[in-house]
Amino acid sequence: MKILFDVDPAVADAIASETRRQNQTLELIASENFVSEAVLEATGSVFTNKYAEGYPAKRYYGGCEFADQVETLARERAMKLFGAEHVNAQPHSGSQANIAVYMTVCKPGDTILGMSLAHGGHLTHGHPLNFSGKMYNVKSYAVRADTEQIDYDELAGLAAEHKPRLIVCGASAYPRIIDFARIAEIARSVKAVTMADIAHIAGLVAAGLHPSPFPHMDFVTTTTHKTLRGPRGGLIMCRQEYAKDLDRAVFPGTQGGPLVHVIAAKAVCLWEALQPGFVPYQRQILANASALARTLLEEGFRLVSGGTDNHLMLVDVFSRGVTGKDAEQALERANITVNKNAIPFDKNPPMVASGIRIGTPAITSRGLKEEEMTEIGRLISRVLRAPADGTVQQQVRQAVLALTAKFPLYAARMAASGV
Ligand code: DSN
Repeated sequence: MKILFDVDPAVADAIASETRRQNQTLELIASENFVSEAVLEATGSVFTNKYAEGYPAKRYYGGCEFADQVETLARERAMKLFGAEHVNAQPHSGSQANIAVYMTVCKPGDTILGMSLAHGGHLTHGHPLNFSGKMYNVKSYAVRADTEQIDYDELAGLAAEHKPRLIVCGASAYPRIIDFARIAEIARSVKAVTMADIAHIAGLVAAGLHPSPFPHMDFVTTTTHKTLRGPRGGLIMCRQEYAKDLDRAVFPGTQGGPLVHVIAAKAVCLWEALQPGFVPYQRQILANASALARTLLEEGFRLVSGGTDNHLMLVDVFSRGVTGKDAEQALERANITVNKNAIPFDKNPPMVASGIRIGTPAITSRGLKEEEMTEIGRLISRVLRAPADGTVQQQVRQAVLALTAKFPLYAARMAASGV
């Protein structure tokens, strides 16, 4: 960042501080990860200068030869990794990917059946404040009160009653396996189109460690920056029969020029996901989540649904008298980053929340394993037993600094930027 420090020290300083923050904290936000230096280089490449509206070999701008090359690589690699019939690599984000699918399948006012945000779904799956809830007639399914797992019977009942045009599955705060085959069967019985948003679990799916939505689902959307460990962006996969309409829904339907530098970085992360090291990495994410969940249970915390099958867990901190908001803030003071999160049937408003969501993709990328998970679980417990105790937070912060120093992140960048 030598040039940036000379040209714009204020921004360079913020980037250097963020590099230090990422290095010196335990990043437990379930939707975050640390990309490789190769992905960072592609994201920061000269493709940021290029307009390339259209698709490979059918562009509205000259000079797209190399943009075509990276977009084709991204598409081919995603097809190979997931076994998809068609891929669109242009969505700027997961929300953009979901909009494009809805525009492909539904007219405004059509009925969509999606998982409630309050029970682990996503804003774009029909929340009233989101475009999805405003443009479509949304019905939501939830988790069962006893198991806190998806209520497939309720889902089937709602599908039979409302005959949705589209059934959306996938979640952002759900610690269990999603039964795509069962949802597809329900959809078939009411002739609904299906979409799985696998943003959180894409890496696990790619590694064969979570059941694949293929061949069950008509559309599969994902972000590329969570367990997949790529740049911030989206990706859509679908059956060949929908390919043309879907591509039109992305461009010109909902987006203009694609972010070619990000598409280049998506191609890199997909290449990395096809390498032999990717499966052990995903396996370690699961082993780490399981070890962390076990420690938190031993420390007396209640986990939503009793545990985890994937990369994340929801801790019901309110059952120990601490709100999600206070827990998030207390942990942040100890250099442990999590997010407050509603738990099913939450009595607190979302900005307060009764839970925190904890995920292991990012710390696994740093090289931490089960032994460290036990230590982290105990540190979290120490902070949350006395969330107002600054001395405890200071002691835990020192332990976190010692731990993170053993697993350096972007070491060369840290040295070069003098942080
Ligand atoms: N907001 C993301 C998450 O944190 O899960 C989902 O898009």
